[in-house]
Amino acid sequence: MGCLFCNIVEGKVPAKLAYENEHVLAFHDIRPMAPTHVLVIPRKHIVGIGEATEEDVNVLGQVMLAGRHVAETLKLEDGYRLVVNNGENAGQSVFHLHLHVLGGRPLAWPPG
Ligand code: IU
Repeated sequence: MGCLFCNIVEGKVPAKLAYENEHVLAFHDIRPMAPTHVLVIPRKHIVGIGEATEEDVNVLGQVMLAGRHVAETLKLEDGYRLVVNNGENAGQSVFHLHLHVLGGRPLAWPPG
């Protein structure tokens, strides 16, 4: 068992990759909420943004830039949203930090 997203990082669970580098992995969400819905995760296990520390500043920046890179590569030129859910009230269901990259349709504001 263990952490699902760590298992994806380690190649033990398959995922449809969109991008990877030494710090992060990006893959298509299995239950897309928009025509494009990709998750960017740090290779390092961080439970959520609420648990990140100063030590994680670089990797957090890498996650954000990878989100932009994915959006550009997947041609979300009409706009996209980068979302981090933290904790149960926000809808976090996987406790390995992840950035949602959502696009391909108009996105309502405020979110649910
Ligand atoms: P959340 O912010 O923790 O709710 O996002 C978790 C996402 O992980 C959610 O959009 C799920 O559809 C997605 N996901 C996945 O892509 N693959 C999986 O095996 C599981 C969840 I479990």
